[in-house]
Order: sequence, then structure tokens, then C-alpha cells
Amino acid sequence: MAVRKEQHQPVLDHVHRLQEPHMYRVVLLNDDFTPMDYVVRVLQEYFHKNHPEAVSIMMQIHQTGKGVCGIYPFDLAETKVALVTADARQNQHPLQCTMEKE
Ligand code: TYC
Repeated sequence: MAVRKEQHQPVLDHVHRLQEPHMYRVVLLNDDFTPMDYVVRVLQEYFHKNHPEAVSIMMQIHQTGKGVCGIYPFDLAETKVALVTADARQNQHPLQCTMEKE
């Protein structure tokens, strides 16, 4: 993924008050087929986790069924879901990545 500053800038509404963006959790779901080391790689590459953090989140998903990768404004969350899903399909893994409103 291209390196770009991830800014969560407030926007002005019609009466010029600062509105914080609504935030969305990007989550990965467990499955029986996607390799553990691939999920760790995704968490490092797309969600900027270090190796121990990535292993910990991957194991939480493996044991509980899902885990939060990061929390972002709508457009960035949507982009990450699309990039992770494309990467997984390109590598022929059934990994499911979705987003949930905070
Ligand atoms: N359950 C998978 C396995 O045993 C590992 C896995 C972890 C898959 C997290 C998906 O989001 C996931 N190979």
C-alpha cells in the first residue's frame, strides 16, 4: 500500500462547527484455511502493527472468531477493507475483512 499520512481531519458543517468524523472498526474474521503467518503479514502491512502486536491480534481472531485491526474514518476504513480483501483473493485465501461503526 502506498505510504500516506492517515489524517482524521474534522470537517466544517453548515453552521461552521467542527464535526469529528464518525469512526469505523476494521475487523478480520476467523476461518479454517487462511494461514496464520499470512494474517500476521496483513496486520503489519496494512494496519502498521509490529510483529508481537500482529501475532497477538491474529491469535485473538483465531480463538474468539474476530478481532479489531484498527479504527478509522469511513473512507479510510472502506479502503483498507478493499485492499485487504483484494490481497487475500490474489493469494487465494478466504479471509474476510469487514467494518463496523464505532
Ligand atoms: N484459523 C486460521 C488457521 O488456523 C488462522 C486465522 C487467523 C485465519 C485469523 C483468519 O482472520 C484470521 N490457519
